[in-house]
Amino acid sequence: MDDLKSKWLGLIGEAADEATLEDLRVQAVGKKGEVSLKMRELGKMTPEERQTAGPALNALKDEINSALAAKKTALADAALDERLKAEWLDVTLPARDRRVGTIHPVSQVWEECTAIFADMGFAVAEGPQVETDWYNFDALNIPGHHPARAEMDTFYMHRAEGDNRPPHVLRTHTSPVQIRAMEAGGAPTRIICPGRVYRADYDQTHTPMFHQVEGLAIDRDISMANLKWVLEEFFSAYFGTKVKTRFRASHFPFTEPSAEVDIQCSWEGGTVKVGEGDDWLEVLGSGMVHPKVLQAGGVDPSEWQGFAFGMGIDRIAMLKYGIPDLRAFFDSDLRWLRHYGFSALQVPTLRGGV
Ligand code: 2U9
Repeated sequence: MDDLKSKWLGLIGEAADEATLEDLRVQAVGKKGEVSLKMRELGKMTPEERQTAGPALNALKDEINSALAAKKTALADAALDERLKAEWLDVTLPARDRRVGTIHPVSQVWEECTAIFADMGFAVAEGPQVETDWYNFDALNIPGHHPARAEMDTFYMHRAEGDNRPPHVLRTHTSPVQIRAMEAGGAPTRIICPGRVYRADYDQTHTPMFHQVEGLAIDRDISMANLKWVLEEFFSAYFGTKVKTRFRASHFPFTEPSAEVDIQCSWEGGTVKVGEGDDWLEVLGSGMVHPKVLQAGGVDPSEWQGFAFGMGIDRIAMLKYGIPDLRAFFDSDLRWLRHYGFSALQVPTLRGGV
């Protein structure tokens, strides 16, 4: 028995890792281990022999189990010491750079416009950016020979020879969305259509892709007076100060009568201030929807009438933030955004600071 004891306690003492220790446990006190086999032999012994061998084997088993547990703890402690020695952290290293981003000013203004018009009961309508020339031109009273088609510097989609589908264009305004909305929902209606539009033009105040928000209100007795109220409400909310508007007679194929709308402003030292002074700044086009356009949208012009307007989101964003070159919106980086006061992770400010 003493031989057994010194053999197993010796081996346990020398074990270098947990796997060896587990092997030793199985070989010594496992089901078919040496000590367990010896215990099975107790049955063959005389009662006298059993009386001394039984307790001695039990004591040996307990001692081996205790030695296994103690060695296991010692091995774990040693492993932890090794790790603590090997792994360390230099808390004096500089921190990693944070990735910064911000919601683009045009997106902020887009959302702000949507929120202001929503307050006045306008729902948002959206539509495709690739349109048929019927929705983009004909339905808006701009037939094939009309000079406005050429003026709009339209991007035409490529058509393979033998492709008989109607010509498709990148929409030059969001007006086709209103035609589709009238077709789908009829009258009365009150919608705005914010979205991307495309024209082949590039200079300080034009980019080939820009953003518009157009509005349409149709009912039985809508007038230009309603249009003026809606626009003054909008500009006052957007610029955060009472803004007067001036309507000048104009011409668009899709509205009759038509008006270009200016907002009150002042020029001081080369910067424009909206809502004060004696100057005027042109910001949008508008008018009463032409009967032919109502008809194209499936709305009966003898029963319904309405106003429509269109403005450039980028343009009113430039005005609010004093940005002189439209191109800066689309090929600039965060340094430029910070210069104009757009901080990282800024969320759009809705009306009333909501
Ligand atoms: C329907 C009927 C009429 C929308 C209108 C304008 C006048 C206009 C320009 C402003 C600056 C485009 O972004 S811009 O270059 N827009 O002058 N837009 S009336 O008239 C509509 C629209 C849809 C069914």
